[in-house]
Amino acid sequence: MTELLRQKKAHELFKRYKGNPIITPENWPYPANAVFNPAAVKLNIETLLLIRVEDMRGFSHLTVARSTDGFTNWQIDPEPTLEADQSSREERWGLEDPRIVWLEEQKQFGITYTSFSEGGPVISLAITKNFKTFARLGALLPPEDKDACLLPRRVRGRFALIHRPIVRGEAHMWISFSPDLKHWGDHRPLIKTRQAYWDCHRVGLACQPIETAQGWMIFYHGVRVTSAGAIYRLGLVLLNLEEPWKVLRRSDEWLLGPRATYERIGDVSGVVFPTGAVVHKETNQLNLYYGAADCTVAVATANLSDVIDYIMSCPEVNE
Ligand code: BMA
Repeated sequence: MTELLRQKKAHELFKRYKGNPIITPENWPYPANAVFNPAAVKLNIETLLLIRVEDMRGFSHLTVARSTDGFTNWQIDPEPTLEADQSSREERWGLEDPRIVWLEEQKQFGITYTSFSEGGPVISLAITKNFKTFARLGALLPPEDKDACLLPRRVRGRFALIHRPIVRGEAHMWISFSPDLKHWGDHRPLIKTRQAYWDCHRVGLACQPIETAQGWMIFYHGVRVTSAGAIYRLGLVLLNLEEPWKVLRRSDEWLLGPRATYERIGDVSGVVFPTGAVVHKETNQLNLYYGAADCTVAVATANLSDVIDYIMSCPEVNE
């Protein structure tokens, strides 16, 4: 495939839902400044979103919304579902940007989210069966860390966490390992920013990892800081299934960037920030849920086989 053909294909993979944005502060059951960056998961026949809600103090909490078709008729919890424990120094200033995986071994969902601690953002883990009661397992690694998700199963006997620490002002993605979801080590750099590219300033995990026969499909957001502010766009890499610290392929181009008005204008303009994916096995449709301009929730859809074909046509990475 020629370079230009692949770029065309990349930009046609995802189709924005016509009814976007699907959830806004205006149709929220209680006062909210912004509702965005949702985790997504399929629960029985429903799509469940765990949405970041920013209140009028500028603090965030997480609230569940459910829909049968994943696009319309959202049933939103009338009150916050998971709130910061303000007496705890680890989550003093709110909870942000969750990701969810089904942990087959635990028979529970694992939710990773950013807690705003007194010492900066940290990654915390909670587990739940029903999105009503949650066991909080606390902060996993020291600050400053964001954009994390577990792999849904052990690889070579260990759990794995993809996350994004900030070190010396640099924001690359890392992968760490644990025997028990509590003690983390064997930290390795995974996906780095790329000089001169659209993802030159920061990268961070987007939605939860998707397991395919070809490898772990890892969507990520890439940031370029321009004279008018930062632009957040979506990229894709493929990781080796049993050695997920090895990147097999990486998209040169972004797959989704701010184009629609609701992505271009908001509290933070020029942001598409995907945090949740649902794959419908019967149709092979991938629904990607994202925060638009740090204000609303939107969704774009793709065919998973097309996404796999596309990433297999991307350059191999030999690092
Ligand atoms: C990131 C996170 C996200 C936010 C994005 C764009 O650093 O804080 O919550 O959506 O910036 O503002």
